[in-house]
Amino acid sequence: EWQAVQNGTGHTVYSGTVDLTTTRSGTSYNLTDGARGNHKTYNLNRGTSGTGTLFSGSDDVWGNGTASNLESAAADAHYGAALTWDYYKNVHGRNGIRGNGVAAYSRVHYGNNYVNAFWSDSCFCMTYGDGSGNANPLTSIDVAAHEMTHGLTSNTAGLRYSGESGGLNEATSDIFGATVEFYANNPSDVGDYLIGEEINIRGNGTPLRYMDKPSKDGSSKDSWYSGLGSIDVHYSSGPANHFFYLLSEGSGAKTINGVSYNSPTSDGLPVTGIGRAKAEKIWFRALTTKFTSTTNYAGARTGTLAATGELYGTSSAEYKAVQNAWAAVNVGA
Ligand code: ASN
Ligand code: ZN
Ligand code: CA
Repeated sequence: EWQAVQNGTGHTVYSGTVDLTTTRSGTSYNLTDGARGNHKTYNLNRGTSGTGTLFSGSDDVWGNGTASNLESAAADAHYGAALTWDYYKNVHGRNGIRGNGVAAYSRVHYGNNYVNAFWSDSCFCMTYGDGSGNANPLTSIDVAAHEMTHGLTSNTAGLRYSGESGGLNEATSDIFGATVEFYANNPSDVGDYLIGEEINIRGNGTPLRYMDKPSKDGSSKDSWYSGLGSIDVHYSSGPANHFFYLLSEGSGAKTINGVSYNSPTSDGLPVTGIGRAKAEKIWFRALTTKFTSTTNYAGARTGTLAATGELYGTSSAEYKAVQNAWAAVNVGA
């Protein structure tokens, strides 16, 4: 018989020892989260199609904290999906990606030395590679939340994955990747405005992306310009990531959870932050009620202002901060 909502233990690659919600089937346990839409984590075991096999075992302990144990990255993926589910439910009142309580699923150990992770609309699933060389498994909290958020975007605004809307799609995944990481409050993987800092994708300890000053990665843009829609969506996300950082934390130098930031403004004017709790409400409301498949940066400004007006009023300090943060990334009046 199947018994939902068992309390397992994960020894993750990145997040230390965590509680995992699992399921018991007869004498074995498996990575099915009966508290979150039956989200399942599967082992592709280097395959690149299908679901592979559902992680199962005779005890309810998963992984040993190192990537050489195939259950460890599975524990990260299962945990990241649970956190992201809880974040959307508890912070934004959304019951799963489609708002209907049905979970996506996760697949780990995709391919051979695969240095990426991705969302797919066709399987309604998240997929994670193991990395290669210095690059670690792509299963950190922010990467998992980034990928699951692609599912949310696809099922709400539907931001087309090219041009400026593509940059906004990518930024939405980075924004909620960061906010879920803060929400997790995990001492082994503290919240920051860096994306993929644990992966070490370049082998020199730098993250994939920086939200306070996106150009620190060497490719992303800090501010809007007329050619922005012609560059890779992982770089045209820069101005919106920068907007979100400025709106949350304000311009200038700041240290949060031991990480130092220094966020510039393109107009040279300071921005006073309104805090992440309000900024994330604004972006979520804009994404789910204002943005469409063709929203560009000008439309993101209009949409976030409309959302802010509804949440806080058009005479509010929050409304002014949204105007100032967009001006600081060269968008709008
Ligand atoms: N990891 C990448 C992303 O989620 C995969 C891609 O380029 N679509 O953006
Ligand atoms: Zn992405
Ligand atoms: Ca991060």
